Amino acid sequence: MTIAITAFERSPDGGKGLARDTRVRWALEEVGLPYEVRLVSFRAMKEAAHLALNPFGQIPTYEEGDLTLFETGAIVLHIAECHPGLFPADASARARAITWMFAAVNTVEPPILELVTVKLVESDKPWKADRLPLVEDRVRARLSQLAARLGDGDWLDGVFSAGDLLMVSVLLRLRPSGLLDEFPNLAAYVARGEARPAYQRAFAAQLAINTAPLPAG
Ligand SMILES: N[C@@H](CCC(=O)N[C@@H](CS)C(=O)NCC(=O)O)C(=O)O
Repeated sequence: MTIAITAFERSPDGGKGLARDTRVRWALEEVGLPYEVRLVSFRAMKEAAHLALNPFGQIPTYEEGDLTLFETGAIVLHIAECHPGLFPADASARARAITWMFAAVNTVEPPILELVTVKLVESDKPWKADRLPLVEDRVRARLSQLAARLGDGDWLDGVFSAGDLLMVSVLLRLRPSGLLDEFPNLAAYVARGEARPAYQRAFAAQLAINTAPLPAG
């Protein structure tokens, strides 16, 4: 069955892989599923046709036959449940992998998004100078807890899982801030994720789109 996802026609990051279609592409690559990509403009994302796929007018969306999904956590969970490669066979290990997926999007990503907001969206606001160090410290606190748990392990729970896929994806957003480098085991963890052939393929695919000339008109 054909799988189709949506992605930015032009990602604001210019192809650094930070738009969330990359994590879905990565999951599909890990399990070896081919997929099509429908590119949408910012305007089209807020129009009825796209809102029918995602009521919040965001990318990515995921279509497989008559199933439509949004929210990357749910999409990656669906892919991992239906295809071998992203969940361990043992039921308890799988439940722990799901725990890490939720931790990534629910506990680690929010302060990172706050940091991105202060740096990019609120960069000209008078409160930025006061707020930035507070938000950075909030991120540091999470990273420190995560680094303590990861220790010298390669992955969060022994073998690579969908939990690592989401956690690495979330942490990648921190690279420009330099905060990741304060935690060498986390920086190495992210680099391990990026080195996976499936990630490389996902990254290259989104980069090709974001660096291709825009169609005339
Ligand atoms: N929690 C959602 C967040 C989706 C999201 O924020 N998507 C961004 C792109 S990475 C987007 O569409 N931004 C444009 C907008 O919100 O208008 C998920 O994980 O799928």
